[in-house]
Amino acid sequence: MVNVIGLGYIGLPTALMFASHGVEVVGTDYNKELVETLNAGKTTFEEKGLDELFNDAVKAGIKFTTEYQITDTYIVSVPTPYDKFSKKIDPCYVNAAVKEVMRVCPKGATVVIESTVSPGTIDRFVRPVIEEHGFTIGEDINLVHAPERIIPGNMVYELLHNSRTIGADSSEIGEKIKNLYSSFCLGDIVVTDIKTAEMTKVIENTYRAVNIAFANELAKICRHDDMDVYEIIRICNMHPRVNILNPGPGVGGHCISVDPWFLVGDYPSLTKVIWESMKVNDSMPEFVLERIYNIMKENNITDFSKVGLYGLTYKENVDDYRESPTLQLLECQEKHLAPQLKVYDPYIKKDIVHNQYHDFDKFLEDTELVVILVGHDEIKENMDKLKNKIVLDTRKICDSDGVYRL
Ligand code: SAJ
Repeated sequence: MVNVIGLGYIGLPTALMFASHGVEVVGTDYNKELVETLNAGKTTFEEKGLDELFNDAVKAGIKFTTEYQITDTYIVSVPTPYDKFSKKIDPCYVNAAVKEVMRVCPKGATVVIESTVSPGTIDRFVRPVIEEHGFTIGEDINLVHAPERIIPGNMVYELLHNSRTIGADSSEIGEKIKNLYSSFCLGDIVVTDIKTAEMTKVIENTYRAVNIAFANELAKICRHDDMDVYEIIRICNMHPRVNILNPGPGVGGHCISVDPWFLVGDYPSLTKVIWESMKVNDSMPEFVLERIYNIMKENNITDFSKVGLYGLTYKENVDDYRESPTLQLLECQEKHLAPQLKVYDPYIKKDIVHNQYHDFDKFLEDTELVVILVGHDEIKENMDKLKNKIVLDTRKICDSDGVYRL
């Protein structure tokens, strides 16, 4: 039986996937409310295909509880935040989960860390926790790192099809866990050592952060000299070895805006490109705010209540608003002591900011300048409703003439 610890954005779909592919699974989370919701037959976030997967897993007998189980395989999938000052990883949740596992696990058990961790975290923090409990790693307890690669918005498909990395101390244990993941994973599974697996995961997200920063920097250069960044990127990307990403209002989520900082925290004198890239991405919400002020001026709008931000989530068609560019923008606006702009997002049903609307039409009715910060399908399908509005489109989803861009 596999005990999946942490039933959040990654742990839940992973647990469901195992269960619906014939593996006996118990999912454990310390959040009682979350466990009660799952036991009441409801999923805890919106994601394409997740409800169907949930139903399959429930039919297959998956259980949810707050208790850690006595079993031979644990998969730890808890958050790994970073310290805002030192930029280093904060392994507190991983440590706490492994401690709890150590309290109940029998000798011979394998502990798989799925959470993203910076290179060396398992050596520095996780191994000592296991040893403190009197276990010898490799004899009494096997340790594995199996980072995920799934993208919110297409998680179920990517969980099934993406290739994966398994880091283990011995190839025998690596192969054993590879077989376990092969129960559902159709992609290639590479077995390597733990530190290499840690590094690859962080680098994958850093690669994307740096490339997004490049696109964002181009947007700033082009704005400065009144050039069309999108046309320039389109043409450049016709070169067979150029593939520039899309500029945007900033980078959010719990991966790309976080993981590269782990490297900066651990290797401060060796991460110049990464550091500057993160700063460029972090500067984008303020850049958008300046665009808003300029567009207001150009159109003689003096009243902030006429400006509305469309989208609160960190990207399109997900309900996750962690570190979202919109929240970063609002924070920045607060620093300028400007009155809070109105916000609407179809995916966010509860009030998380002031001045939040829950009805698209009412939001538009009260708004003269619409700032598109997230390209949800809802707005793409309702472009005609923007006809008489001034629009700042930071995602290039709107093709009409006269639309302002980054
Ligand atoms: N963004 C841009 N321009 C782009 C692409 C993205 O501004 O061209 C922005 C998005 O709007 C968003 C942020 O970047 O705010 C990140 O979005 P994303 O869709 O690029 O990635 P995440 O954070 O949802 O998921 C990433 C993925 N990693 C990579 O693509 C290398 C996913 O595969 C990982 O599993 C996930 O991080 C994770 O859990 O680490």
